[in-house]
Amino acid sequence: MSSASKRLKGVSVARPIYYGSIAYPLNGKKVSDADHTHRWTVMLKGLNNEDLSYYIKKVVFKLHETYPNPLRTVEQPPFEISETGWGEFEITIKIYFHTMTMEKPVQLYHHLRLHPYEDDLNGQPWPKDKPVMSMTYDELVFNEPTETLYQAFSDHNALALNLPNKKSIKDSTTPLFSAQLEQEEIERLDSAQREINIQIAALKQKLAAYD
Ligand code: V91
Repeated sequence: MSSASKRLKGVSVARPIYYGSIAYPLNGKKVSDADHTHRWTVMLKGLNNEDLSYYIKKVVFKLHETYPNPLRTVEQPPFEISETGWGEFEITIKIYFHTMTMEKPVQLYHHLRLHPYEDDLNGQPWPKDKPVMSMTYDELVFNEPTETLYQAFSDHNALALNLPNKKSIKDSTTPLFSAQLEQEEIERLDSAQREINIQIAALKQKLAAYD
């Protein structure tokens, strides 16, 4: 089997993303004949502005069906759509990966937000010209990626985020194995086993209540 279709058993790669909207009140500024009150942008972004185009082929934003051409396809970053309107509605964000990744498209949902829910953090009313932002942090998880996709992530240094942080990296003088490290591991496993036993007991009790 070629590396293009061979999947890496037991391997998962998670890529951090965020998606959502930012909306600006028009405050009477005329942008069209329609009585649109806001200009907004819905977007999909990589964390720390990571360029997503090396594994994402296109993003399709599905707007409310009353918009002209409600299916908006973006084939290059920035993966975003700007529009004007007067109301809040659900936007579907469908992510297509490059064909060579062998990954199915992923759908995300975002509720477009135009209006502030509350006063700001200082208890002041939201200023009339202040944009309203609604963002969701998420991760795209690739279970058993193809070797090709895994290679693309490592070429982009994207796998570094999955490595232990600097604080936990041991220097060359730290032994990899020792009786003490073994004892610590046994204690962690013991503690996890006790916690699981507690959870099993609780679930058994709950189940008994149904009998
Ligand atoms: C809501 C359609 C500008 C209903 C109550 C909206 C579409 C659907 C909306 C919009 C719901 C688009 C055009 C030509 C004319 C609470 N626009 N749904 N109008 N939220 O803003 O607002 S709003 S294109």
